[in-house]
Amino acid sequence: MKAYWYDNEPGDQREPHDSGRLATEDELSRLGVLYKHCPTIEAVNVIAQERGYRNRDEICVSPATMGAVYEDKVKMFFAEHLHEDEEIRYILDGEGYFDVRGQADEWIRICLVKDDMIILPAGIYHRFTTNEQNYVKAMRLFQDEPKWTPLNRGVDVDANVHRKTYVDTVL
Ligand code: KMT
Ligand code: NI
Repeated sequence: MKAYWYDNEPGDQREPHDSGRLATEDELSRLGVLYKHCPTIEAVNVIAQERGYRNRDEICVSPATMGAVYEDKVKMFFAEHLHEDEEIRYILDGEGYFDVRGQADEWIRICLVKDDMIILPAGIYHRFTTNEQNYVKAMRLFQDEPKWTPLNRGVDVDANVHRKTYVDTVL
């Protein structure tokens, strides 16, 4: 895992966009974003059990598995959104970027590779993209039924109770 402030320069979302200013695991944790290195599936299982996650699935994001809709999917994942539940993703293969909003609403890019797990708190604005390899295989963990409706940023979502709770208790 490596994290840094996003450079906000034009260019494809899959380019690194590295500003050169690193973000530490500590800084991420102050946003409620937790990083875990899980070298084995047992390590994943322990975290899932601790947090009450009973279900999971796998998604492979690549042109080979998604065909013509790949580019659309990648753009969809990159729309800034939040969820009303915590989001846990575990990288099984390939690489991807999760961008999360910092204290001052700036983007922080988190580069994840195989064996990396990220836990995003409910209510944090974020987005996802593959990198220039255009390939990531990830496990999505959930507590009950899959409930990761993305709520795209807007005035209505800024007023969402989960957003307000996040802003009031974490930021
Ligand atoms: C999300 O919430 O944007 C995703 O789940 C992206 C695909 S998982 C690597
Ligand atoms: Ni999401």
